[in-house]
Amino acid sequence: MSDSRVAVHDFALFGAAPAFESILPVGQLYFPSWERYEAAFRGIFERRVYSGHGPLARELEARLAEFFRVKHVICVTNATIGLIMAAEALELHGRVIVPAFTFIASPQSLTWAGLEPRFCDVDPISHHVTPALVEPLIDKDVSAILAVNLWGGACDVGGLQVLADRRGVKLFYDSAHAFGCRVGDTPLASFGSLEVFSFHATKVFSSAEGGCICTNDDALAARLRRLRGSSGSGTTERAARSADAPMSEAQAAIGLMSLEDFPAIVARNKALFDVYRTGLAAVPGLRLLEAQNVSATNYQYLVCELDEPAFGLSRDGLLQVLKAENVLARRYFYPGAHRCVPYVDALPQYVHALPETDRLCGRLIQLPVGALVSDHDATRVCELIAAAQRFSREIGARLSPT
Ligand code: T4K
Repeated sequence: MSDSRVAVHDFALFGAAPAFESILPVGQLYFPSWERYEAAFRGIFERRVYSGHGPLARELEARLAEFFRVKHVICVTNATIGLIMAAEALELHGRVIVPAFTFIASPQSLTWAGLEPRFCDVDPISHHVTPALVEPLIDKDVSAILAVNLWGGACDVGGLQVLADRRGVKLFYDSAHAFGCRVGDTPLASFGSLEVFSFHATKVFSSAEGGCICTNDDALAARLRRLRGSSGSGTTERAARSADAPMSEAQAAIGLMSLEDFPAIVARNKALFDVYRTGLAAVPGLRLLEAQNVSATNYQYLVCELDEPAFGLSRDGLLQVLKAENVLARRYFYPGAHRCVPYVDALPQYVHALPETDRLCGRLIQLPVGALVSDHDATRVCELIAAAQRFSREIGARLSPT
C-alpha cells in the first residue's frame, strides 16, 4: 500500500485495526536460533561454570580485543557499571565535562563515582560535543571529559584529544552506541584513555545485558580488572572498592554468537536504512540523520529530526500516531539529562543553559530497525509517516495533548 492509498480512516487513531499485529520495537533484539542457544548453554551446564570469569567470558574478551584491535577488553555486567568503574580507575576528582544530550547513565556514573557532572551542550548537526563547546568549560575543578559517541557516529576524537592534552585533563568515551564503528582505519575502542561499550539487548551487538571497557593502557587495565572483582584480575591484590561486576557465562555465550553474526546484523540494518532513506526522502519536515565523523557505522539507531511547522505535527504527535499502530518509536533522549532527577534540582544552573540539547530533545524520533523488522515493515512505517504528514491537520485535531 502506498501512502497515497492510506486514507485518514485507515489510521488506528481513527478506529482502524493497528497496522502491525505485534509491537515493532526500536532496539536490535538479537535472538539466534534455539539450536544455537541450546548448544551454547549445554556447554555451560556441562562445565558447571556460571560466572567467575569463566572460559566463555575469557574467549569473548580475546575475540573482542582482536575485533577492536585494542590491547585490553574488560567485559562487565553492563555499560553503566563499566562507566562507574572507568571514573574510579581513572582516579578523577571534582568535575567532569559530559553532554546532557545522552542517556542518564553517562552523568549518573559520575555521580556514583563521587564526581560532579559539568553539562555541555552539543553541536546541532552532529549531536556530539565538540572541542569548541568543551574548552570554555575547562577550569581548575575539571579533571576529565566524558565524551559520548552517539547513533553509530563519533565525536571529533582527534580534536578532543588535542584539547585534553593541551589543558591537562583526561578524556574517556561512552561508546555505548559505537560498537563496530571506525574513524579512518581505526575501530572506535582505542580513543582517549578508555572507551565503554554497551551490549544491552537493544544494542547492535548484544550479550542480552553486558558491556566492556577497552584500553591500551596496561596499568589502567590492571586497575579495572581489580575493580571488577577478584576473579580474572590476575592478581590477589584487592581493589579498595570492588564493583563485583563480572560478565556471566550466559551473557558471554550470547555475545560470542552475536559477534559471529555481527557482519550480517549490520548488513541487515543497512538494508533497512536504505528502505527508510527512500521511503522518507520526500516527506516534508523529516530529516534522516546520517552517522557523523565515521568511516564505518553500525546502523544501530535510525534517527530522524522532525521540524514541526514543515511536518504539520509535533514529534510527540507522530509518536502517538505510530504507537496506535503498534510502532514503538522512541524519543531518545528525553528530557536531557540536565532536566532529569537528581540534576534538575541539584544543578539548576543547567536547566536553561543548554539550548541545543533542549531543541534536539523535542525534535528527534528513533524508528524501528533490528532483528524484528522486515523491509516490508519499514516500508509500511514510511507509508504511515508520509500519510500522517498529509493528514496532519485532521490528526492534529484528533490527538490528545501530551
Ligand atoms: N550510555 C548510553 C549513551 C546509552 O545509550 C546507554 C544505554 C548506556 C550508556 C548504558 O548502557 P547499559 O548500562 O544499559 O548497558 C534502553 C536501554 O535499556 C539502554 O541500554 C539504552 N542505552 C537506552 C538508550 O535505552 P529503554 O528503556 O528504551 O529500553 P527498553 O528496555 O524499554 O527496550 C526497548 C524496547 O525493546 C521495548 O519496546 C521492549 C523491547 N524489548 C527490550 C528488551 C530488553 C524486548 O522486546 N525484549 C527485551 O529483552 O532503555
